[in-house]
Amino acid sequence: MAEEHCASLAGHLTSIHSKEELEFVGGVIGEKFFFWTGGYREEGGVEPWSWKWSDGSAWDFTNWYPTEPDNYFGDEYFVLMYSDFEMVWYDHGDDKFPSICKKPVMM
Ligand SMILES: [Ca+2]
Repeated sequence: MAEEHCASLAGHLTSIHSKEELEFVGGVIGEKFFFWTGGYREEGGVEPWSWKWSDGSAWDFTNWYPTEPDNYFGDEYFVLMYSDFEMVWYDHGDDKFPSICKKPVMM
């Protein structure tokens, strides 16, 4: 759903590939709340789960909260981020949260 919204803006839910990008996204948000990134994994599967970005870019950076991802409710297929100074990630089920889109710059 959130990904469809970003697609309507010619983008994707954000992927994050470095600490610098993490801090950039945090700076854009500027407030503390949970929001969706474009991180997801296939339903089902076994640990260790393989995570992907909805924009198809490489899964080359993570910032999980120490006990995450835990698939606590058994349906936690998406990556939620909390925008305080640490910007940690949680796997989480399909719930309503704000989302951050990312789109390529046209040169
Ligand atoms: Ca979790």
